[in-house]
Amino acid sequence: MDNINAILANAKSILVTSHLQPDPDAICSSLGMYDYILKSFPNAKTDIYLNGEKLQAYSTLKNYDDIKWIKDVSEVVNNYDTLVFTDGSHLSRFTNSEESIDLSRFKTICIDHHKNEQSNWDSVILESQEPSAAQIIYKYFFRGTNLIESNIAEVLLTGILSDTGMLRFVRPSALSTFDYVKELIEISDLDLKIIEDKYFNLTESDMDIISVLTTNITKVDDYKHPFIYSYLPMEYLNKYSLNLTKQGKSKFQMFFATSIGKYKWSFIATPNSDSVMNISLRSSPGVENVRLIGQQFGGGGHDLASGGEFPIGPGQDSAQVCLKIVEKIKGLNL
Ligand SMILES: [Mn+2]
Repeated sequence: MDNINAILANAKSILVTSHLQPDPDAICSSLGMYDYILKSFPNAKTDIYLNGEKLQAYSTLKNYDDIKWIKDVSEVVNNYDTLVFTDGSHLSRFTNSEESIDLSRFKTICIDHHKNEQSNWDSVILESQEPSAAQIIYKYFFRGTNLIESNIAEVLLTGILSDTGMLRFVRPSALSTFDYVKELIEISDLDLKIIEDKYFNLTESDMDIISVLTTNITKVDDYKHPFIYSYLPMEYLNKYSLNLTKQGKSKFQMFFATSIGKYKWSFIATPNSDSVMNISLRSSPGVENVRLIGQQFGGGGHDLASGGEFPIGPGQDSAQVCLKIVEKIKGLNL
């Protein structure tokens, strides 16, 4: 903390950002750091940038309108002397143009909860047992200080509730999450149900995506742990933005990813471009370690929630790509 505060105290211009296709924990953890820096180091010029475009669903979060939405953070980093990254700890999570960001030219701070290879940061808090980045930021930067007020408590609570699936994914090794949630509910004076309805209700695009994914559910029985998969057809590549598509997919996973009969783990395939299929994996505790599978697909994440990618061959449709993915999974022998 002393190290982080010393970096921030010396900074003239600070950029705060989070991972590509930001989910609510990415949005809320970066808003948390942004708020902390605005309050604690008001003399620095501080900006927050995220990838993609504004999602209406989160517009009531404190300072959400301050977020500058861009295609890639590499376009703007050189205007700052200090960079703050949340909810990821390898540079490739934050940019598609890793080669154009030379981290050694900046002072860098990273706050994350993913188990993966790290880039070289000047100061890092990485706690992979914690289920969300937002709670790490609460614990170290706000808890017990006079910086915490109801609006920012709502932001941090929303990040925690999103990454924990409304607290369902808090593992016995992370029970202090409930202490943080209790304190944040007291400070924000919000019912969990109100936050769920405010930020996680279903939009029209969510409903469309969920219905297509439901229709395409396919069962795989001839694997040590039976699983299901589903996919969006190639035409969904241009139907919604990647951020909106990801939002709908995540909500489908909340309902169906690990809850259909004996099928306790799953993957969802959604086209990221006409040559790259995004794969998102979920598992019940003690079934399949999807972090290890995600790593075999060039990604990673957590034991119960991870992601990766797979190439789309010329002329292939999503169903055909999924058959190739299943073939690869069966051959992994993990
Ligand atoms: Mn997260």
